[in-house]
Amino acid sequence: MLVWPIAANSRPMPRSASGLFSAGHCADGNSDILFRQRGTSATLLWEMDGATSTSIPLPGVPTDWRVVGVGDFNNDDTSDILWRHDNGTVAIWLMNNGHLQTAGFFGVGNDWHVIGVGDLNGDGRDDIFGTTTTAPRPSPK
Ligand SMILES: [Ca+2]
Ligand SMILES: [Ca+2]
Ligand SMILES: [Ca+2]
Repeated sequence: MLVWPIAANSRPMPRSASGLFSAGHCADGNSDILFRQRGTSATLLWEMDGATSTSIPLPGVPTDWRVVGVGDFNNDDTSDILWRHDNGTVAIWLMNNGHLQTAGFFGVGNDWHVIGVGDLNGDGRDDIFGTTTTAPRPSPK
C-alpha cells in the first residue's frame, strides 16, 4: 500500500509512474517515496517532510533495470536502492542525502529472484533474501 499525502504544493505524478516506498532516505527520520516511470529511464525521489516534498531526479537507468528493493546496506541510516537487470546482474546504489554516492554490481544467475530486503543477521546492515526456481525442492515425508 502506498500512502500518498496531499499538500497544497503537491505535484501530480504521471499516470505511468510506479512507486515504491522506503524509509529514511536522507537519515532525517522521514520516509521518502521512490518513483520509476514506466517505459523510460526516469527515476525520481520525493524527499518528504510531512505532507510536503522535494523532488530529486536520480541518474537515468535503462529500462532493462528494475528497482527490486530499498534498504540500508551500509548501516549509515540512509536507505539505498537495489536494482536488478534482466540479465540477472544486481546493483546497489549507496545513497547520501538523496543522491547516488557509490554503485556496486554483482552477478547473480537469472534463476534467482529477490524476495526481500532486511537485516537477517542482526549486524545493522540490510541483506538480500532470494530464492531460485532451479533448487531442488524438499521431498514430502
Ligand atoms: Ca527522508
Ligand atoms: Ca545506506
Ligand atoms: Ca545484515
